[in-house]
Amino acid sequence: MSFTIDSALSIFPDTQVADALPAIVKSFNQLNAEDQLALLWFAYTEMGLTITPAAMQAVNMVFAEKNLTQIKQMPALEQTQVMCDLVNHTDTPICRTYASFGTNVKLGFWYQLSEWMKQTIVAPIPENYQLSTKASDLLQAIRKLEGGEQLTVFQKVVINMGYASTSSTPKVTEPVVPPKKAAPRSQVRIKGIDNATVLSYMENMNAFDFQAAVALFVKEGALKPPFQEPIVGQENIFAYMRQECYGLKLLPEQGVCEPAEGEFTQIKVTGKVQTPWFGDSVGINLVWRFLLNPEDKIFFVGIDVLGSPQELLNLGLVQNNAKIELP
Ligand code: 45D
Repeated sequence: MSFTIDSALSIFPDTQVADALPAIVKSFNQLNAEDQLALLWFAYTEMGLTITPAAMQAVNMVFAEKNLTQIKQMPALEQTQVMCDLVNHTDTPICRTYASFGTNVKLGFWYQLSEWMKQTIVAPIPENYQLSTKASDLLQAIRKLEGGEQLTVFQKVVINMGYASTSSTPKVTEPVVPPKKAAPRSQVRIKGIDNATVLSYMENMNAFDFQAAVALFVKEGALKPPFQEPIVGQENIFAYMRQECYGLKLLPEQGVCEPAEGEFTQIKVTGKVQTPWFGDSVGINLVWRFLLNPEDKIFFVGIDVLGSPQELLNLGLVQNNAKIELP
């Protein structure tokens, strides 16, 4: 029997991924729009994390500029309406354009609005806004998450906003951006791992040499980002990396390497990733699960956010079907 992408998804089945995050995002989406915006705003400002303004330079904000200028010029009530529309997935021109943005443009869009809200150029969330009971319980749950998990919640919520008419709405593929300069290469060491493919994957990703990183995959190989479906095929993976992975810093720490069926090799690595948005002030705990073919090419790599079991239980959000394993 040989592996399929589907069967590859379940290598290292006992990995402790952050299962509570989808539950949090789901409860969040059930709140009314004002509650959602206020909750996010309170959580975001409370985190007290300062976004590295330099991160914005890495984001191609041209796509969002027209809409941002438009919002800036609106009366306060309309501004609030636009924000509610985004949360409600209402069918409006702004919501449609928003949905076509890549992840970083969406984050950059809200970053810009948040700066304007602080300056009251854009209608701020009233300081005395009273969250509903459900919303304040959820805020409490988000407070208990680790910094990296909180950011994942933000990222996920922000990605889902806007209006996409069907799930197959074509993304405005970002126009050919001149290839960005590769970062200086540095050698990666991972305790317990001497597999050249895995080490090379980490080094190429950190150097933003996505061509070389993708060349490590089999032609129909797959990469599964956290809480997403696998991206299949070298071309799609390459496009994804160019869109989402500039500025990421992979910090793998340790791993295990085992033989798998059909002379494949499975390798699990844990460590952290830093996003360019927050530089080295936040590390997101991650696990990479690699499945390599007999020629040591990547057949599959799954990337997941790690959860800490105690925190997840504290949230009271763990559902019966969540794979929480107690020691
Ligand atoms: O008014 O090996 C609110 C892959 C609303 C690739 C707001 C990877 C209210 C392969 C939204 C609050 C990519 C998979 C305002 C590795 C409101 C690979 C504004 C993994 C104004 C390792 C909110 C990478 C704002 C990973 C401005 C896992 C919020 C990367 C900003 C993870 C939030 C990156 C930001 C994450 C969040 C980044 C900037 C989780 C950034 C999160």
